[in-house]
Amino acid sequence: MKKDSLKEFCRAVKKYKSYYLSCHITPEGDAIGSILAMESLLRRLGKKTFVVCEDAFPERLRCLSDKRWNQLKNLKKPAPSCEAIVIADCPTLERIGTVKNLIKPQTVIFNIDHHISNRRFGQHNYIRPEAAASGEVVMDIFKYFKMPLNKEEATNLYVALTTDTGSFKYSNTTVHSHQMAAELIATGIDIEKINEKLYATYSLNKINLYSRLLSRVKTAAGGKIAWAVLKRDDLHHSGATYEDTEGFIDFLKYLKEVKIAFFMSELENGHSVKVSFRSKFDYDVNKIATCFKGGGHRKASGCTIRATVEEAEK
Ligand SMILES: [Mn+2]
Repeated sequence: MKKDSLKEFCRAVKKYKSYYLSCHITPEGDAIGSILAMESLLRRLGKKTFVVCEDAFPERLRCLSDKRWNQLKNLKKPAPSCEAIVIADCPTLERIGTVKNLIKPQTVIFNIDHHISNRRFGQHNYIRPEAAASGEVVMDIFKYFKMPLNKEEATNLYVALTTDTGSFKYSNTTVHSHQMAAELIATGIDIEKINEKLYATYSLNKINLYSRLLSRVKTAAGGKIAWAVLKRDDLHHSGATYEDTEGFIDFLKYLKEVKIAFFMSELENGHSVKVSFRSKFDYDVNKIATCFKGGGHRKASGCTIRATVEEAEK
């Protein structure tokens, strides 16, 4: 499939009148920030838009507005039909889940991403693997249309950028990421408030869950590999939610010797296990996830293994 230049991509965007917008299942800050900003851009271009995702809007991202968010299964009437769909931060078409059913043979797919593993499944693909976040790629589109960002758009893109760069700490953070952040802050957004809402949100239940998980951290290879396993009854015992586990993997990375960390979650059915990988320095966890039919980035990837948690751990 072909890769578009920014100009080719944006010229094509102008052609259609109505757009769905979607992202990968279990969406996080970059996916949501990117599609919300893109939705606003399309509306400013006079397009009809409809944001639709398989999952509910995550509680953790309450610093962003969910007023345009539609969860597919909660639609009271059928989704309006649209000529095109913008999919952001999504390496494969399968990852949009059941939203795929809205795509008809004639629906034009616009694919915006920064995953190195992106399959270029769209008729139009604007992919920049060197970008720290899909939000950076969306920013290019705003620049192309010479559209100054309003505060809400800037907040969406700031959340996209700060979450995918680990608050500008990960090695994917570039001069460009900081320049973009400066431009976003210049719109007058309140970054203290945004960061407070993004990160200082632990409930006591979540702390209880983390204390369970921390007490079971295992290591191998002389401490270079560390992992923890979430069992199905951990949520029940701590009163925490599955969403509360997001970010736990960072604690594994805080271990001094660790080069590769992974976090396994036993899924409700008991027959599959979701695995997230993170690495430090030159270790490529995209390769490991790919062995299990997953993917992602060099330093952050994931997969689902069809096995019991004990088998998967082995
Ligand atoms: Mn991303």
